[in-house]
Parts: sequence; C-alpha cells; structure tokens
Amino acid sequence: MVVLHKPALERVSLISSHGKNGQPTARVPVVDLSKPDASSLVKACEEVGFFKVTNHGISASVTNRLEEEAMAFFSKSLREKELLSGQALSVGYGNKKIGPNGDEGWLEYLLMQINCHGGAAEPVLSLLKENGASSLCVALEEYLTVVKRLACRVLELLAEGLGLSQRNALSRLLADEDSDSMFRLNHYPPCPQPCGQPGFGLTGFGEHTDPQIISLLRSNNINGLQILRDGCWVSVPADQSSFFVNVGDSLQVMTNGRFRSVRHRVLLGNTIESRVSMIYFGGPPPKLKLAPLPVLMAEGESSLYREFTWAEYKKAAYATRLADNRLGFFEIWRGPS
Ligand code: GA4
Repeated sequence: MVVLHKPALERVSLISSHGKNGQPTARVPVVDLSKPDASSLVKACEEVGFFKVTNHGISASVTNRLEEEAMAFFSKSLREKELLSGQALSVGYGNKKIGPNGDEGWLEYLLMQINCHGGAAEPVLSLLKENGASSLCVALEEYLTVVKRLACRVLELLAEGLGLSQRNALSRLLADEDSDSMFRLNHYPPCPQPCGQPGFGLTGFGEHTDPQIISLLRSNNINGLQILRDGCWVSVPADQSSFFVNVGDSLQVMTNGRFRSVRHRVLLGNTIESRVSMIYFGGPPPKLKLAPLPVLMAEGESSLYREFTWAEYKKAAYATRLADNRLGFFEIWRGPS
C-alpha cells in the first residue's frame, strides 16, 4: 500500500493501477494516527470522502476475537440464526435481504443498534444471550468500546483540521448518550461459481452512501470493497490491520457539501474464502438538527440543504432503496446552474 504524504496527495490521481481482473485499484489516502496530520485528513474527506487509518492503537486481538465469534455465529444453522431476525428497522439477523424495500445482496449479517453505554442494544443483546451467543456479546462489547473511541479521535482530528474551536464539536455527537449509532457484522460467503468478469460479478452489498456522520470498517483480507471515484468504480485493496473510514451523508450536510459522503459497494469474486466485515456507523442523537456548522460557512454562503433532524433523515432513508440519492430530497433547488 502506497502511503500518500500531503504534497503527493495533491498531485496524483486516486487510481493507482489495474488489478488482475482489469479493475482499477484505488490509491487510498492514509492517515497514520502515530503522526496525525489534520489538514491531510480534511483533504481526504473533501476529495474522496474515504481514507484508511493506520497505527490506530486497536489491538489485533480485539478485532480477531470478534471476527472469530462472528464466524462461529454465522456457521450456526439457518434455523438458529433466524431466531434473531425479523426485528423492526431491519435490526437483527438478516440473510440476503437488505433494508425493507426489496434490496438484496450475497451476504448474511447481524445489524444492531448501539445503546447509551456504547454496547449492543436490546433486543439483539438479549436474543444473542438467550441463544447461547454470550461470548459474541463479550467480544462485541470489547470491540464497540474501542471502535467508538477511535471514531471520536478521528472526529476530533477533523474538528482540528476544520479549525473548529471546540475539539469535541463533532465527536460529542457520537459520545452523547442519545447518539443513534449502529453496528453491523457482515458475512459474505464464497461465491458459488466464478461469475461475470473473472473475479467480479456478484453483488455482496449494492451501491449506497451511509446516512450517518462517519463509518469505520474493518474487514478480513478478502477484497470486495469498491468506492465511486469521479464516476468510476475503483477497488480498495483489503487490509485487515487498518480501518477504512468513510464520510456519511450527515457530515456532508454539516460541512455544507465540503466533505462528500462516498458511494461504495461490495462486489465478490472469491469462490473459496468468506469476506467478513464489521462496520461501526456513528450517528447523532435523533433530535439533532442537521445543518451546516455556522463557523464553516463563508460570508454570504447559504445552506445547500433545508433543515431537518437526524430522526427525520433516518425515517426518510428507510423509505428509500439502497442506491437512491437520499440527500437529494433535502437539497434546496437553486435552479439550473
Ligand atoms: C446503509 C448503511 C448501514 O448499513 C445501514 C443500512 C440500512 C439497513 O441495512 O437497514 C439501510 C441503508 C443503510 C440505507 C437505506 C435503507 C436503510 C438499508 C436501506 C435500504 C444500517 C444504515 O443506517 O443505512
């Protein structure tokens, strides 16, 4: 993986090479938390809406434990796993179906709300315990504590890079006991047969942007993640020791479009091994009014969005299909440009 230092990030295209299957590979901006550079972090959010965090301080034993527990859960029988499905707003165990509006992907998952103490919330927590998955709960608890801390650290660095006077101006939204954050464990089983272009063809998770403020993804070493960059899909080489971070729609609004929520998807090609990913979606409290931060607005600049709360946005999001441009409904139309 090529590490981009600030001047290089300014110069080069984000497509670095073409993989074996002819698919362009993304040159992902890297943020090394052992020597953090707030301005290159801001630049990555403006130009790509996506970056990778290294030297993050989360021990491999914590991520490995959760990955092992997740695999143990997903290797249970469908009947056992389905005891955890059918909850409101898609929370719980899901198989192929994503969201309530007919989207499907080649995956199974566990989706949960995060509670005010930063752990997995009810009803998934009780269902896991009742169904003999208490060691998964322990691994979840341990992981969620550290991943939330990392998300807050990234947001503090962003606040610094944006020149916000309060370091916690963004991170406090995740730290708030009413923060509406979520977590998902995804298991993409091996593809049944090589399909489409060699190595690429089966949609694991269809294209979308994340509605929340920020998402932190950690996966095993199986490729599949792609981001949309200047109208082209580019593959993100897997890196199990790093965290991939993407800007969500809410942060796009709070920066009045200066940061872009990145469109991404998962395409599968591996016929032998499973892809496992764990994603923390840091969201604000339901009552928060999503609007550009006044200090980020230049003189005379007006908001690109009408004012709405996170609760309204989330409700609207659940009425959309995965690939829809959800923020479009909240944009103020300014006539033909
Ligand atoms: C995309 C980001 C997160 O995975 C998620 C997804 C949610 C779900 O799977 O229930 C949604 C999707 C996501 C956006 C539009 C709606 C809601 C599926 C869907 C079709 C948990 C989230 O918050 O929004």
